[in-house]
Amino acid sequence: MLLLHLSDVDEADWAAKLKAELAPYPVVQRGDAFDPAEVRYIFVWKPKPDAFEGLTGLKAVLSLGAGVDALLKHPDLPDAPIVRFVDKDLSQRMSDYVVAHVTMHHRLYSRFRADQQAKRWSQFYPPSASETTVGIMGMGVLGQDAVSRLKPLGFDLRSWSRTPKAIEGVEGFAGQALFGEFLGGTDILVNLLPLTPETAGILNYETFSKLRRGQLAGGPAIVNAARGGHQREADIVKALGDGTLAAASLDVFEVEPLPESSPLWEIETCYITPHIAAISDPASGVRYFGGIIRAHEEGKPLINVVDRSRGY
Ligand code: NDP
Ligand code: OXD
Repeated sequence: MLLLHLSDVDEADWAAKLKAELAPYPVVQRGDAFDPAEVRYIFVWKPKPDAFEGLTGLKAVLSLGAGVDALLKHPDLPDAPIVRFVDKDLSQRMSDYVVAHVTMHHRLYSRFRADQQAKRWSQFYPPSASETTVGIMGMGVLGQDAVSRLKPLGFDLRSWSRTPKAIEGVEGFAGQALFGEFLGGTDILVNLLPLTPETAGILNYETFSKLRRGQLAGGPAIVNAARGGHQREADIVKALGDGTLAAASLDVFEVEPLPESSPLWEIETCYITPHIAAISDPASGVRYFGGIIRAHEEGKPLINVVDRSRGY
């Protein structure tokens, strides 16, 4: 039996689609009558405190999200393997967001919009894409998809990950020891890291101060599409105010929804989206999780299992 426990998304829609995909395999929602001991898989997003109560026969926890930081903090998370969402459609959506914001900062959108508002004709040529270095933190599923889409646009690319990566056309940096060197050559910093104790707060004033200056007029830019816990918002406000950063694109926030009182709303060079960079699409997700359940029921191993010791 599959139990759905999805908060803040249309659970009924996912349930109807999963029922159709998996029939005759039983699929239930929280309000239905069922024996919790019969549940072999639970499909979760933002699980409530009692989400896992009585699930003594659990074979796997299926995460609607690609990021599992919040799930891993659940006090009653069972010992069963956690399968996260890894999906072409999700990667494409995230890369769409990354490409849109990287190209916007490369072409100095903030500067020319300010010129337009001031009715100022000020010819200024941004550097070419090949003279502009995009540094991506996190070279996993999403980071690798992003570089595959930024490469044909001609950007100079570099990556930072926990373990070394050899990707053609991307200068790889790994580990804390090389973080400063990675930042020192980066004009546009893109964050696609998972949120772990090691990466929390990594987008802070010290990090911003180490980015390359002089290549992009006005200063470097950041793009955070991973988690709000990666960023120190007070530091972003300060860095945008004193010119340490020229611009920031933020899809995620320390507190979501972003409170009305946040100063970020008022900053013209801060581009805010409400955690929509990449949604888990039901049609695609149902195929993915349906396939995982069917394969596992046939005795095949689970895929994309989270390594709890690493935290992602
Ligand atoms: P992956 O697990 O595939 O990749 C994670 C990458 O981060 C790996 O390259 C890993 O290094 C690197 N990494 C982890 N810890 C460290 C560290 N301490 N130092 C340096 N590098 C590190 O994740 P995904 O690409 O699938 O997703 C990334 C994140 O994107 C998710 O965790 C989620 O938070 C976020 N996300 C946001 C969405 C949105 O709508 N805003 C939608 C979907 C995801 P290594 O390769 O060496 O293991
Ligand atoms: C995810 C997200 O982790 O939507 O998938 O943030």
